[in-house]
Amino acid sequence: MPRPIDWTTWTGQILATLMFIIRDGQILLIEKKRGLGAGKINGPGGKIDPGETPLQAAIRETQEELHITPLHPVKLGELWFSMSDCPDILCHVYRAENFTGTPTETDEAIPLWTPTTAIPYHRMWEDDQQWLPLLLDNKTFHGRFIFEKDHLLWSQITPTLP
Ligand code: 6U4
Repeated sequence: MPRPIDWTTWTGQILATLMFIIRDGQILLIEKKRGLGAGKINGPGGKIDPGETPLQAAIRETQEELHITPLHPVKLGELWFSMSDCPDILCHVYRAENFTGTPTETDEAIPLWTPTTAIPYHRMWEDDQQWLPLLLDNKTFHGRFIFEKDHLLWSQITPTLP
């Protein structure tokens, strides 16, 4: 049984972002080199700095991690992660269709283009396979997840109004 969570009073202690760029049937992912989820495949993203909006943070993190700037990102999802071994995370999820610059390896990430039909879910956080298909489909969503370390114990995904 997962630990009981009262989602009506839940708040994320860490505010974070993820950015997925999808172009010509391919999605731009990263292999994360450090921080939470190091070694996993994910979208670029990270913590929101004080004074930043979630959108500004999502763009800045993509610039820092891949040296590119996403164009006209749209927020499609919000993910609430109750974690066992680190503070709870509220993550804003964005999608963009284009970018400027050239995806480049940095200290934080290795860029990885993959066809949207062959996403390497086995190398990603366990929850991603539940909501990334919605993002690919341009659907909006709210996900809630309970993790025990890296292991997903419980999840609930709700469609939201765009
Ligand atoms: P900075 O700001 O560079 O220190 P970073 O170390 O990248 O941030 P961190 O450790 O705060 O970020 O972790 C938040 C990042 O990890 C966000 O991009 C969201 C992502 N993340 C955490 N749990 C996740 C999960 N279960 N599924 C997922 N992404 C997750 O897809």
